[in-house]
Amino acid sequence: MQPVEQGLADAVGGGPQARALGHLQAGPAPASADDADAACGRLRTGRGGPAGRARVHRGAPGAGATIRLLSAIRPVRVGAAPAAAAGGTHPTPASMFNFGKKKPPVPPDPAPKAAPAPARGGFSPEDLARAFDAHQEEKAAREAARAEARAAYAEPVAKSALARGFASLFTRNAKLDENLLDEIETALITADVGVAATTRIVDDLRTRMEAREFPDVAALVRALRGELLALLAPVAKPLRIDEEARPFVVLTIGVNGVGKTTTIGKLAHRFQREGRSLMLAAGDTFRAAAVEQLRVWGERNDVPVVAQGQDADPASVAFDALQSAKSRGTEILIADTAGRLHTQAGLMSELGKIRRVLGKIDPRAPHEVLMVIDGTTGQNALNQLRQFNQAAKVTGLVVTKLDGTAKGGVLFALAREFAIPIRFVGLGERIEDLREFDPEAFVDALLPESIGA
Ligand SMILES: Nc1nc2c(ncn2[C@@H]2O[C@H](COP(=O)(O)OP(=O)(O)OP(=O)(O)O)[C@@H](O)[C@H]2O)c(=O)[nH]1
Ligand SMILES: [Mg+2]
Repeated sequence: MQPVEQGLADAVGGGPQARALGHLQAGPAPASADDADAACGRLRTGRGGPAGRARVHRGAPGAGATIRLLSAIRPVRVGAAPAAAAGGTHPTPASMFNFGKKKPPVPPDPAPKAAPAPARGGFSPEDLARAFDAHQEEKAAREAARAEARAAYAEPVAKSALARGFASLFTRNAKLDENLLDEIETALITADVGVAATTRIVDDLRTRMEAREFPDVAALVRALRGELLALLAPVAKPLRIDEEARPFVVLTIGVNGVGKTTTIGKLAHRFQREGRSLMLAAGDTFRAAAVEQLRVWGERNDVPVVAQGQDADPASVAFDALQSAKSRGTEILIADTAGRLHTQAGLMSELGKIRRVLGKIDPRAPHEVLMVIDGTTGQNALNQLRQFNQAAKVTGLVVTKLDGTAKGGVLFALAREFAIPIRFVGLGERIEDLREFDPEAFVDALLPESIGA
């Protein structure tokens, strides 16, 4: 297992380019975003090429509103293909060849040649063969992606209390009776699925069992899988970056220790691989270590980090960062925030203020308020979401640590109660362990179809 931070260090921290950059030194710390721009310009010039990258410069302690920036230049966009795949914009063979569409009338050929008559519908056998091949390739790519997602979810999620509960229930010759329904109910409740979601699932299964819909336990397992999927499917809405928003601002919130900063690092890596330009804002100014943690992430990823040090006003950090990202045409700005302040009320009003201040520059910002929830928290996650939602209007969730001691059920409770999209799940500490939420892969891992067979 390669922890995320190590992975990033290996990926970008130790390369020859990064080492060369280590020699760059900036002048005095810039006092404003504009100065910072100028400083970055100096750094670039220092490297001797427009494609150079500058590193954040340390030092200048106590510089107050000093903004430490490093510029990252990402010339290549490589994200087009996955985005198209995820967004379903691939032309289907039918659309590619306009099957079924009326063709415009063809003017009569004044001197018709003795060419072979076209196949039915105006398509030659070669056209049809090509369409078939394209269809097969698309299907194979889809299946490979599905298999890859299943594999990623399988091991971590199978360790959860819910998966283990289901496994022990259905692998010991279970009988189709009320007792089995009781045991399913207990397994769901103890795994944090919550009373409301559990009642819905079990009542539905009972009705169908009484209607003799299930010939055997395998049929009931299939129905249970269907119930679980039905609860999660409505919240499986991946995060889509609005290309009109520049930058697209992601405000990351959540109580302390849930994995906000780690998630920002993983997200930064993901967006970078898509060839997007990024900036991070160190909005957790409550702890000195938090600013430093984000700065390290930024350095390792070669992403500029806007910070003002400990105890600075986080709304001011966010404001500066958005201004700077806007002036540079950066595509995505991700802001970190504190998970804990002296009082909970203080934290909530701080988040509200960050929102308002961002809205002064771009009325639609933040475009995504991403709340990070620790999957091991249990039902308390619902209270957290209720509070944060009130203060900052959450638009998407990340549920982390599903690989650890998570019971596995909290996603159902969250989906049932809030219907807020679950964008990502954390399945481990490595960079690639932040996965887009995939309810089918999740349910497959919790309750494999083969289990009741
Ligand atoms: N196993 C596992 N650990 C994770 C995951 N996501 C985050 N962590 C760990 O959770 C711990 C806390 O992560 P942080 O990113 O510092 O959490 P935070 O929300 O920023 O915390 P504060 O800054 O204190 O508010 C770290 O040790 C991370 O490695 C995950 O999906 N799985
Ligand atoms: Mg943090």
